[in-house]
Amino acid sequence: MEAGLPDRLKRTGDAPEVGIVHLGPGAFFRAFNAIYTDEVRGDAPWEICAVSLKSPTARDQLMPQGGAYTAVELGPEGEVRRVIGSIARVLVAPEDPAAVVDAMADPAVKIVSLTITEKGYCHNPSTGALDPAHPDIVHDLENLGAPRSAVGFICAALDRRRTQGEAPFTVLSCDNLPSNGVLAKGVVLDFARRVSPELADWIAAEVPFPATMVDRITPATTEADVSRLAEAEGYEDPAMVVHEPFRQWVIEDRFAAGRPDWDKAGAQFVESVEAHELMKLRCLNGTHSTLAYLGYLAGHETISDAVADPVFAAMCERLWAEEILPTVPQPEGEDLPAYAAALLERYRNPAIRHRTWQIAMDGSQKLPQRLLGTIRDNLQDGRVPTGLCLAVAGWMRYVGGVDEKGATIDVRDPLADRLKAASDGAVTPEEKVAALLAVRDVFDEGLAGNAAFRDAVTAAYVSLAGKGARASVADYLDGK
Ligand code: CS2
Repeated sequence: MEAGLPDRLKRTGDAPEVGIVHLGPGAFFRAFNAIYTDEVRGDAPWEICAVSLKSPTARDQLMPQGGAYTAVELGPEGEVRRVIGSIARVLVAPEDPAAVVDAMADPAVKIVSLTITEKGYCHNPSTGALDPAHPDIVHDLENLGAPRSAVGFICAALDRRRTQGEAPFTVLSCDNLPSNGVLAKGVVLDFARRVSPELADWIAAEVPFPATMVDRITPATTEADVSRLAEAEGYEDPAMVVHEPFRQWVIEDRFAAGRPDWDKAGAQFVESVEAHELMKLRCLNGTHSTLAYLGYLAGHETISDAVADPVFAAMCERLWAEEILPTVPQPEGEDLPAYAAALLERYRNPAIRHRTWQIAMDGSQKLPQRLLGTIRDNLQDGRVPTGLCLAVAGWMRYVGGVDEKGATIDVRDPLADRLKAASDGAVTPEEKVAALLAVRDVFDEGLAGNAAFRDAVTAAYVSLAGKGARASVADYLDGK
């Protein structure tokens, strides 16, 4: 068995000119951005320099094979394997931050794109504003030449461009955040203002931050995935990724100095992404998080396991019909009921083992755009969305750190300690709900102070504590 990609599949020759620096070389990027770019790059200068802000893993996996890796598409009918070659090199920021700034400041780089997950923006999830007390932001403001955060790197590289009289790059956020371009611009400008008003003014005037909607279900790669590929192809590729067949990329077409012809690979260039973003964040990510918390508590390891349970499948259908779709404007070219029905089929894909535990991560950073905005819109329309309130109660039970069998839950969240302390510091369900609603990073005052919302979440919490997640979902379906 060969270790790593065989020579016949590795990238060869000099590293072509890099046109994109991408922050966050994780599985989603390798199943999404890098594939779109691989399909259209040809000999155009759109090679990617990927940058890990945290660990050397991706670099150590990819660079021995010249940046190439295997992408395995897992559909209900079988799998399709492809070698992707759009990554020219991988840098590890903590090892040499100056090299990352140099790469981003290179005038040949026209785009800096991001898949750094919600927590990578160092923002307050409830407001979208930069958190100046975030440890990485505090560090970066004191070490402008050796940043740790994406925001710090973007500002350092743009400042280099500005002072050298070079044109800026485009900042392309590809994360599941509402108005992700506006949010990215906001946190970068806030940071820049603390560095130099001239830098902030230049960024505000010259740097495009187009928004995008990104969609492809991409579970974390497991050892079983690597072994299955080795059995099929005769080589072990630790950098491989597995993903569903579906993909959708909707991009605002505002770039400083051009961009790859991603539309030739099926991406949609639009004037505004907002309607598509709202559709996807609320219809997909909202039910994903609902299934993650309630499904995990009910003992379902994966999304496909959860929706194989008719009670959970019916819950998704009820949520879309009665609580989510009524709050989502019709994006151009989309059929919302058909989109929701297709989501359920995507969730049912038995080949995709997407763990509820993985999706449950970082809920404090996800709930505002996935559940709370939808709840707020329902309340404003005079409806109490009891299903989504049950999902919020499920999150509250989950961050309490103990499952329905009394086993400890490995809660991964930037606020995990604060959330568990809030929950543990209270005794009754009413007190636990009140304590978690008081976490302003997640719940703004208006929502936390809404009695109908608080009462619905509390009733759901009592039900979860008393009869468990599956029975509570069944009661929701019975209108109890
Ligand atoms: C998931 C998303 O892990 C999660 O939070 O909900 O990664 C989801 O798989 C993607 O947004 C699908 O496009």
